[in-house]
Amino acid sequence: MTIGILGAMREEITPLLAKLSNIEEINYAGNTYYKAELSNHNLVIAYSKIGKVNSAITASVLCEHFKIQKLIFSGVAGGIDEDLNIGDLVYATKLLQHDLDLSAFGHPYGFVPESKVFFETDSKLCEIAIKVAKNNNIDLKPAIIASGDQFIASNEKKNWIKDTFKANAIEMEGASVANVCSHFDLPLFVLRAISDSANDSADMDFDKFLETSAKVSAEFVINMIKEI
Ligand code: 3QA
Repeated sequence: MTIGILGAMREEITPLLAKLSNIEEINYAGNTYYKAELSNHNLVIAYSKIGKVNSAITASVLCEHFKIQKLIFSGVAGGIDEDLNIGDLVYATKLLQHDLDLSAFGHPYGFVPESKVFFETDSKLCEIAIKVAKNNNIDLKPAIIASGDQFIASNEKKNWIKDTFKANAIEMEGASVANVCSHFDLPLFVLRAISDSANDSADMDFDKFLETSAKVSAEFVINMIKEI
């Protein structure tokens, strides 16, 4: 099977590439794609650059050009729930765009006509992840993930997102990737390790924990590929 693995930042895919050998590099449509093999699967790995538009482009290219059959997003996120600590792993059950606002027309936040607020991930991939977590004694929590083109670094904004969508974690790419995958009927799994708490120290925490948390996520994904 051909599996795509996507990160937003270079730091999110570096620990994946470090575990692979015979990597082929392909430049296409403004990004670099890395091809490698792992436990009988062909992998196509890329980072999109930050944000919903960039990640939607890269997810579309992975799907249409590289013909991937499943997509796994690996990276970091800001934690909303009090019980989420730095380094904790969450996987998305559903995702939404918190910065999409047609409320002036009476629409709920996150909604545009002919689309929907919540995009779901693939239940089979989620089940595999739960099994991998159990086998390795890892605490993996399900989460509603809110995505938007903003780095959230205030309790006020964080609490609005929490109250409006019941979201458990925040990032900037998952929901746009989930939207792409729903159009192409492509099974998606979104994994994120917490790098900060989206509060007023989020910027400092992020800089401090990006690399270690990205590695936690990447290592879980490697274990997951072996179970697919
Ligand atoms: C944002 C990265 C983007 O890809 C989303 C990290 C972790 N904590 C978050 C938070 N709010 C929103 N998203 C996140 N990723 C980091 S921008 C820093 C760039 O620095 C998830 C995420 N609180 C580059 C050096 O200047």
